[in-house]
Formats: sequence, structure tokens, C-alpha cells
Amino acid sequence: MSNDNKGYRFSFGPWNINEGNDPFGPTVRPTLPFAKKLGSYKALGFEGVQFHDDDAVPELEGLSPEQLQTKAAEMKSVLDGEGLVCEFIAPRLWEDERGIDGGFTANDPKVRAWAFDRAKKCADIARAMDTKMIVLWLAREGTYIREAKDAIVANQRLLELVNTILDYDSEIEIAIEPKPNEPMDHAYIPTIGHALALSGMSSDPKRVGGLIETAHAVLAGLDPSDEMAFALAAGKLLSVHLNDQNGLKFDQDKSFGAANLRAAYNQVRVLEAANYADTKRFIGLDIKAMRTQKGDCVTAHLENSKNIFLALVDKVRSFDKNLEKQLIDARDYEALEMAVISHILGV
Ligand code: GLO
Ligand code: MG
Repeated sequence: MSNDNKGYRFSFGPWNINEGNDPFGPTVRPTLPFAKKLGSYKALGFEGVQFHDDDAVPELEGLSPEQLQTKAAEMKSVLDGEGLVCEFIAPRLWEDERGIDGGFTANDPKVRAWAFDRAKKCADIARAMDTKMIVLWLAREGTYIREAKDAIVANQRLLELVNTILDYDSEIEIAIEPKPNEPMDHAYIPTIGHALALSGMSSDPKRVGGLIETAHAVLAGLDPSDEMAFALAAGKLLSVHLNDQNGLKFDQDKSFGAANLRAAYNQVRVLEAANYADTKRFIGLDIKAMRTQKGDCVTAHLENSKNIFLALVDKVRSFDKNLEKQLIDARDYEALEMAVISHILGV
């Protein structure tokens, strides 16, 4: 496969390499130092690095604002040295014991104050690393039992969070990454519809959009390409996390197209239809190696996913548009379906 990225820019996060923890058994892969992970990006044809706040500035709690700036600037020069750019910064509240019950929607005001402060630190880190994008994946902002929080108040707190970040920095943009469950039984903001409704309620809707992850849409029982289309129709698809998911089970983060190749084709199709590549926004991957995969530095899942994406770009671009129009006009969707499948199969 060639190194031609067909106009697209690709990114992934350091957590996508080698985290080999398994909740039901021994660790299958050793952990790797961040610098070693960074070395894989260019070799695999990726340009963007997705960061949690504490990936960018480890042990950031307790640093003064000046120290935070210095450390973030140091990480920026490391990226410069590798010819890489930072795509976004995301607050990782769920690794801190204070965030066990969610941070932004916690019942305890001290926890909420900590969480809101972390979001502001994220904005500072983002600017020092030359990106304007903050991603909010609302990991534990939900409940295991509905009675544990007031859901109306919780949604209002998420709106307050978005407005706080917008106020704090007049250039930051926020991409909300919806997910319906895991680690919580039910998460607030489960779909892109919820995310964009929150955007509409915010003080500056232009700066609040969505990041759609394939697996999260499938977990919500929705079609990922239609979720993307909804955000694209609103001009609010700020990034994607392509991966795959085999139905309703744990969040699998499989290689793109590995569970449902036709759905993957349709995600590429909708991105192509919107000329997403021209926006220069990233095709982000959020893909884990298989739980059983051994290896000191496992990257095949990332390389394979990018190659599958690019092969599907070729398939979308080479589909016979005249035939498509004829079959749509004739309302012969059986023939259209077979034409699509034959094209994907190459028969
Ligand atoms: C988990 C999420 C997670 C986020 C990442 C960036 O299900 O997909 O990987 O994308 O933490 O915020
Ligand atoms: Mg994700």
C-alpha cells in the first residue's frame, strides 16, 4: 500500500498503542514510554497526536500556571522535533479518584470545582500546544442508578461547563464526543443530537460541535454514517474516531471496517460527500489492539485501519455514479444494493 493519504490527515492517541490491561486477566502487552510511542506516528503515516491533558503534561495537578505553560511548551517542541501536530486536548478526569462519580456532574461541589478547573487547564495546555480544540468525552458523567443524580441539573451543569470554557478562552472550540454507556450504565449526552442541542443552548454555538466515534454510535443503536451526516449538515463535525464495534457489548474499539465493512464504506462515503478532507480536519482513529495480541509495540491495528480507510476512499470514488443515479431514479434499490456490494467485493 502506498503512503498517499489521498488528501486526508490522520491522527490517533498514545492510549491506542500497547495499553495491554485486561479487566479479566493478566496484562498481555508491556506499557511503553510516551517517547517510544511518538516514534511510531510518522513511520505509520500519521501526522496528528490526540492528547489527554495528562498525556501532554504528566502529573499536572499541583503545577502552577507558569509551570503548566512551560511543560506544555516543552511537549510542543518535542512534537515539532518529530514533525507532528497536536490535534486536541481532552480532560481525563476519570483517572483521578475524585472523578469516580463523574467530575462536571458530581454532586459534591468541591469535586465540581476541581473538574471545572481542569477544563480551564486544558484550554491553557491546548493553546500552548497550538491547537484550539478541546474534546469532551464525558466518561463518568452519568449514573449507574438513575436516582443517584438529578439528571436535569446534570445537563445544566454540562451546559455551564461548555459556557465556562467558551468564556475562559475566546478562541477555543469544543468537540463533544457522545457515548451512551460504559463506564457508566447511562451517560449524559449519548448521541450527536444531544451534543448539538447542547451546542445550540450554549453562549457561542459556532464554537461547539461534535466528534463522532463509530463504536459509540453503534452502542447507541445508530448508524455511524448517519450520525456523521447529522453533524455535517449542521457544519459541526469537528473530528471523528473511526473504529468498529460488533453489536451491543463492551466498547471494542476494533479496527475500522473489521466488524462491518459496509458501514465503514458508508462512513467514508459521507465524509467524501462533504469534502471533509478539504477542511483539513483530522481522520482520528481510536482503536485498540485486540486484547489477546502480544507484542512490545503493537501498531498493526492502526496501520490496517488507515489502509482500510484509504482502500474504501478508492471504492467510494470509483463507484459508477451514472449507474447509481439510474437505479435511484428507477427506485430499484435491490439492484443498487447489489451494485454496491459487488463493487466492494470487486466482483
Ligand atoms: C472512550 C473514548 C475515549 C476518548 C478519549 C479522548 O470510549 O472513545 O477513548 O475518545 O479519551 O477524549
Ligand atoms: Mg473515542
